[in-house]
Amino acid sequence: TTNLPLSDDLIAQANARETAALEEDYAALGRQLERRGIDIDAIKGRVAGFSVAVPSWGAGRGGTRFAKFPIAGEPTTIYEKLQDCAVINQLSRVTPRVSPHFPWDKVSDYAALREEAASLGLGFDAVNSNTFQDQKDQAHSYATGSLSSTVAETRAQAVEHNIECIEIGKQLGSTDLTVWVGDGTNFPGQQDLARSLDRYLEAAAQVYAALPDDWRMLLEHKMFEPAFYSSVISDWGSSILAAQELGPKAKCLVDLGHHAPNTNIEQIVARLHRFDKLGGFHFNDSKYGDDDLDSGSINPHQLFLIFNELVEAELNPRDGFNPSYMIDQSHNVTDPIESMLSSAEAITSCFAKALLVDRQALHGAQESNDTMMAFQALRRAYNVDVAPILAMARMESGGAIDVLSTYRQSKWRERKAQERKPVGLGAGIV
Ligand code: PSV
Ligand code: MN
Ligand code: MN
Repeated sequence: TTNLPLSDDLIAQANARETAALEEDYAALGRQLERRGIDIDAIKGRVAGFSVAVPSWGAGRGGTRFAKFPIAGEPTTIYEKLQDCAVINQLSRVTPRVSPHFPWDKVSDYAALREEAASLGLGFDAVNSNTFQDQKDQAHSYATGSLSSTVAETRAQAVEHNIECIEIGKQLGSTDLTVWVGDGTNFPGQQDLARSLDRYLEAAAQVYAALPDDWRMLLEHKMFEPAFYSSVISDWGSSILAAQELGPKAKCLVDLGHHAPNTNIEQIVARLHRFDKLGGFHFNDSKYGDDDLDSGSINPHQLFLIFNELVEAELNPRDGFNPSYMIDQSHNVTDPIESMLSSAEAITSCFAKALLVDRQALHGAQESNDTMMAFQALRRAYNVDVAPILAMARMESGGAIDVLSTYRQSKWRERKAQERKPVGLGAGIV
């Protein structure tokens, strides 16, 4: 890490103004938790070990399908995006990995890209393939599907692209390939619902066959959009069935925005874990559909309940517990660095709160069918303000106590506005 974007002095100076108050708050919370038999330093240690990857595409104001409203100083290349991701990690200390998307992040030298990332204190997480858009000079269109296309050449091209993503990922040090396809239909009768899944499974098996032994293929389901009548991998049912058919290296990835409103996502998490198919998450929040809003901005309680299941799963690992955590958000109303900082904090908070649940009390109440006390075991943990634990963990590892204010003091975006070339207008991403 020779190339860190912010100066350590800036962070240290900002922290110096906040340290006394933080120490007071941490001590007070420590006493409160001690009365419940919880060692705050142990929780802080777990928080310090937590991390979540950020998406390269989330560094830009990709926004909605409808429009982009770029800001001055926004990154355009993967190199600039890595710099912004490094800022996020330097301040938050919980986002040391970036998840790239291809061909959006295509470069000519991946070994050099990996070195560049390492010099910024970053590694790479899951590689994401993209067969939901046509690229210029592409031989076969994905307009009517990719891995499930009725056209054999189109399926072969989509398989080829996924295998290329694996090859790139090997050079970047990734061990997961995330596959989301927009395949589906807008009209009843448009495609045969059973045969389109057959075609997907056959093509996905060819991608699976190219996975190195220590890799996983993460299947990301999504109920609708861009297909508004049926999607090929529409839900966790289709996803787990496909993952089971493909084999042990295939797992399911849960993007929180990819379900019908009010779906019990924490139960899906528990189910997937039960069958050893919980591969990972795309964290974001949603009010109506795949809104890609900041994590915890709409329904932080749901996020907490998901982490509650994850802590349970970790205690009861069955055949293993190793979900990959990633943010997937992108909109056009905030500085993406600020949104990612805010989301990383919301996600880590829910993890910390889930660690505070008195498991013995919860399990006892569940066994004796004491519904109110079972609920209260969760409620008591959810109500704790864990901010001092997160801030202390951050400060001790060189991050900022107050991430947003330190970011603003750095004038990063203003400085980049002088240096970077403006982003073009145009449609956003899905
Ligand atoms: C699709 O909605 C999705 O959630 C997938 O993860 C894509 O890779 C990502 O958004 C970016 O379009
Ligand atoms: Mn996603
Ligand atoms: Mn999505």
